[in-house]
Amino acid sequence: MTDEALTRRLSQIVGDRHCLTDAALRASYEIDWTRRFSGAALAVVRPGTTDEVAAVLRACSDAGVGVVPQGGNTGLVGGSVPRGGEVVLSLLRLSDVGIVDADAGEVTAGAGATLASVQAAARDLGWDVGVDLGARDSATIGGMVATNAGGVNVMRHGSMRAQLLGFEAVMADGTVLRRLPGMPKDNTGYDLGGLLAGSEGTLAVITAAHLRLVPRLSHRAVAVAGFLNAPAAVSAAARLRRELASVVALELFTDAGLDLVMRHAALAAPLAERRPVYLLAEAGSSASDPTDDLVVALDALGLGDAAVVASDAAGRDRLWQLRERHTEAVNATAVPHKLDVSVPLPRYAEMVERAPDVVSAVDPDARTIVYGHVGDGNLHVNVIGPAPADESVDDAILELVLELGGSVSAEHGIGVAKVRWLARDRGDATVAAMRALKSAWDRVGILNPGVIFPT
Ligand code: FAD
Ligand code: 2HG
Ligand code: ZN
Repeated sequence: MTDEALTRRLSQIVGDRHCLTDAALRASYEIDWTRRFSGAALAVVRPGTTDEVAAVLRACSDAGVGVVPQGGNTGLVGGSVPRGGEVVLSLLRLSDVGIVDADAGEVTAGAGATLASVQAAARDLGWDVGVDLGARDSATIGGMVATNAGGVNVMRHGSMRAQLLGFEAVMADGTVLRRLPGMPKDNTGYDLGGLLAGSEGTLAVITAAHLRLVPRLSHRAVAVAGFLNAPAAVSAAARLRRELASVVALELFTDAGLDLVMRHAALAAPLAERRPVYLLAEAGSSASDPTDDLVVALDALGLGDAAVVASDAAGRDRLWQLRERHTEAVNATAVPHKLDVSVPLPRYAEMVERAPDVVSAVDPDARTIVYGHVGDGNLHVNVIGPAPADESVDDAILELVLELGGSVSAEHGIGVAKVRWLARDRGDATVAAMRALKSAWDRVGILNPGVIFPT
C-alpha cells in the first residue's frame, strides 16, 4: 500500500478533520516536551472510539507502517514522538471519565483523559488518584499506564501499575482486549494489564483504564527543611518515613536547583538562610490536621530555624512550587539531558554528591541540577550544556548508577533515550524474554519501533 493509499484509508476511518497530513498541523505532535527528540510523521490520526483505534491499527499493520501512540506528549524519554515516517496515533479524544464508584473507590477513564480531570472527578466524591505528578494538566491516563508513571506519592500508594484494576487495549492486528471494570482481586491467568503498565506503547494501545482510588487527604501540611549536606537530608528523610505515619511525599532538591526555580518563577526562598540541600515533606490525613505531628517530627530532627511548615493551601502550594517547577525551569534554560534513575537508599546521598563531579569530569562547562523523590530512591539528574546529540554525560551518569547498584530508569521509561542501556541494566537473557513478548504481541513490529529495543 502506498503512503497516499494509507492516509486515504486513515481519513476514511477517523474523518478528514482527524487525519492530519499538513506539516503545520502535525508539528506540535512531532516534537517532545524537552525539544530533544523529534521526527516527521506520515500523518497524525485522532480516533474518537476504540473501534476506530482498532481500524487504524489494522490499516497500519496491512501497510507495515509504524505507529507511535501519543497521549499528552509529556514523556521525557522521546517515546511519544515519531522517529521518521510513522503514524502518530493521538488518544486525546478518548477523554471520557466515567462515574466514580463512591463506595468501591474506583473509576474508569478513557486513555486520553488527563490526570487532572480524573483527580477532579475523584475529589468531588472524597477520593483521589494514588499517583500525582507535575504534568497533571496534560499527562493522560493512557500515557501514565504506558509509562507506569510514578510521581510524588509512590512511597505511599505505589506507581501507576498498582492503581490499575482493569483495562481495555487494542493489539497491533486490531484485536481488542477488554477486562473492564476489573476487580481488586483477580487471579485469572496472566496479569496483562500489569504487563501493559510500563510497555511504552510497544505491546498494545491502551484505550481505557479502570483505577483504584485512594481516600482524599483533606488535611495536609508541607515542610521544607534545609541541610548542610546530602547525607543529612537523606537520613532525615529515612527517619520521617519511619516515624511519621502520615507522611505521603519526601522530595529532595539542592540550592543550585532552588536558585534556578526562584529566578525562573519569581519565587521567594523558603528559609531565611540558604542551605546546600533541601527536603520537602508532606503529611496528609483524611481525618485530622497532621501539622502538629509534622512539627514534632521535624523538632526531633533538631532543625530549629532551618525548617518551615505550611498548613494553608496557598502556603503549601508555594513550597511545592519550589520542587515541582524544577522541570520547567531547567527546560527554560536549555535543551536538557535528563537522567531519571534509582539507587538503593544507602547510596542515594553518594549519587547526589557524585553526579555533578562525574558530569564535570566529562564536560567541565556543563551544569548539573539534581532533584527527586528521595522517599523512593529516585533521583533526576538534569544536565545543561552538552549538545542534545552528545550522549557522553548520559553515559557517565548511567555508568555511575550501575556502579551503585541502581536502575537506569526509575519512572520515565526507556523510550529512545536509553535503548543502549537496557541490556547493560537488565542483562541479555531478560531482554531476550522481553523481545519474545514483543514479537508475540506485535508480529509485524509496527508498535513504537525504536522504543525500548533498537530497531
Ligand atoms: P506521552 O508522553 O504521550 O507518551 C509516553 C509514552 O507512552 C510513549 O512511549 C507513548 O508511545 C506511550 N503511550 C501514550 N499513550 C499511550 C496509550 N494510550 N497506549 C499505549 N501507549 C501510550 N513522570 C513520572 O513518572 N513522575 C513524575 O513526577 C513526572 N513529572 C513530570 C513533570 C513534568 C513537568 C513533565 C513535563 C513530565 C513529567 N513526567 C513525570 C513525565 C510524564 O508526564 C509521564 O511519563 C506521563 O506518564 C506521560 O503521559 P502522557 O500522556 O504525556 O504520555
Ligand atoms: C519530576 O519528578 C519529574 O519532577 C520530572 O519526574 C523530572 O525534570 C525531570 O527530570
Ligand atoms: Zn519524578
